[in-house]
Amino acid sequence: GNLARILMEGKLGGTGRMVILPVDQGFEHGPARSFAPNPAAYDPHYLFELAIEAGLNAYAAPLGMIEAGAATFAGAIPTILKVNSSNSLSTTKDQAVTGTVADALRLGCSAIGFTIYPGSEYQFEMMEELRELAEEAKAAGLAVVVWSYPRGPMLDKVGETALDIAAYAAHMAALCGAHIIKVKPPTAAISLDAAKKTYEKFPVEDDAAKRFAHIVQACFNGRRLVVFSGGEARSNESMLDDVRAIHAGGGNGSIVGRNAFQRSKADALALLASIIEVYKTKV
Ligand code: FBP
Repeated sequence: GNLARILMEGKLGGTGRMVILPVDQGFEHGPARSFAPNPAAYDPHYLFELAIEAGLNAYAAPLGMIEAGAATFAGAIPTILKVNSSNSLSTTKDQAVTGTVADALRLGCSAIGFTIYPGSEYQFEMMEELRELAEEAKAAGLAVVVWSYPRGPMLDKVGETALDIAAYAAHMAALCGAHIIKVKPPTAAISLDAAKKTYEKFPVEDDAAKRFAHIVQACFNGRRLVVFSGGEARSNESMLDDVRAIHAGGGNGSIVGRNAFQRSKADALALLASIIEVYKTKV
């Protein structure tokens, strides 16, 4: 079905590894912060072309952006309709539902994408919205991709990417029925007091590949797919270090937005080709 299509598409097709281009930063961070570094990226067609030319597994974006390219690029790459979004003008850690399963079907998408914010005051509503949309998506044969981003009053910046919290967030996304889970790369910090004793007893060594392997464990020991986001623009070497550790740890790939569309197209294609090469090597 549609999950298989995402896994079989592009240069990593059939490897069990994947690279996805996500472009919902216009919602999350605003247009200038997202696209001023490479104004070509204001054009949704440019983003489709980037994902297609790079040979990626899928392109994920909110409704308007998929609609702007759906006819031109029909069938050229699997698309993931991001059906909820936040924005930087909000003071609450919440998300609005901005797309439906019917939209995803109308636009020929392979999956819906949904963000939950574990730790937010609104986390239960987000999980309940996900439950309804995921049920509908699965009944229609669509895959479900969950961005699980911890944030909220209990978590400071360290806590949002701490290893215990990242594993917890990934696990909850798996429990919500996600086929593909997306989290940020975890740091070595342990944030929840209640978890500290456990991690002292069962330590996850201070090694990036082992941290990624721990997130894979939290995703049902690899029975669910897990991909890691790229974050703010950074050097190719720093990106590739992460990718090597994700690959060594058994993660399923990367979902790289800003580090793809905020560079010139030539630089983005070169970096994405290097990332794909890493994922093609034998572990
Ligand atoms: P990046 O590779 O640009 O980090 O994209 C991943 C992503 O999840 C986007 O889909 C989303 O817009 C962004 O990160 C959200 O980041 P944050 O919530 O940390 O601002």
